[in-house]
Amino acid sequence: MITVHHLNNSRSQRVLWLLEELGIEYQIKFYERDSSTMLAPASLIEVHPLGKSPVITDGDLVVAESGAIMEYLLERYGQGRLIPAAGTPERLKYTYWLHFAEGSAMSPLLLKLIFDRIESGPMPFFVRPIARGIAQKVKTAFIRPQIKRHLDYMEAEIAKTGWFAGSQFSAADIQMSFPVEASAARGGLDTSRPQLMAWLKRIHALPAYQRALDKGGKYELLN
Ligand SMILES: N[C@@H](CCC(=O)N[C@@H](CS)C(=O)NCC(=O)O)C(=O)O
Repeated sequence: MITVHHLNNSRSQRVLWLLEELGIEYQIKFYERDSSTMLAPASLIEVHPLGKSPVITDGDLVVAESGAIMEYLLERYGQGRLIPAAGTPERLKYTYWLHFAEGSAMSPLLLKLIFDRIESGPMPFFVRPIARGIAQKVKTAFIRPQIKRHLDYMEAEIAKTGWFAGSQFSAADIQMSFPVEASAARGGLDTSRPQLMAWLKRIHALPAYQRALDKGGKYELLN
């Protein structure tokens, strides 16, 4: 039996969604973030040394890292579903977006989260103007332009076929959901990019997405 070690408000929501799409039996073990640090509890380290989510266990196997989990589940249980045929241009796009999600899209979003926290977090009053100044400079000079470039690119790509890997919904769309949702929640994605907003609306309406939400519990990236 597959167990998804599921952290609230996290990337493991994608794994639940994939499992729902594939119709595989699984169970969820729930973990709660620390409310002040937002870090995962130490009990996740007992499952995998990095103590991050998602991680799944399947019998004796432990698989971490969202992209690797996607590939494992599709190869073992997918029977060719949700993945374009090998050797096609769509397959290359699929591979590209599967990696882009964590390899490129998430980096400036994570930096923004960290620098937002530095800006607004508690600190001695005499350090505050300096810390805020540095945070604002990094955000203006690097983080916002990078996020904008990514969003412009994704908007143009999704406009071509409506899905990330060609004209069919695929697991690349599942993998891309987290950075696009994070962009809408805190990265400046709004109705000025109608193609990405319409894509978000389409994925959120999928029955398997909705089932995964019901099972995973509160997912604040949607608020
Ligand atoms: N690239 C990894 C990132 C894993 C990751 O950072 N997960 C976050 C949740 S979205 C986490 O576990 N954060 C809590 C912590 O680091 O303690 C993946 O896609 O699996």
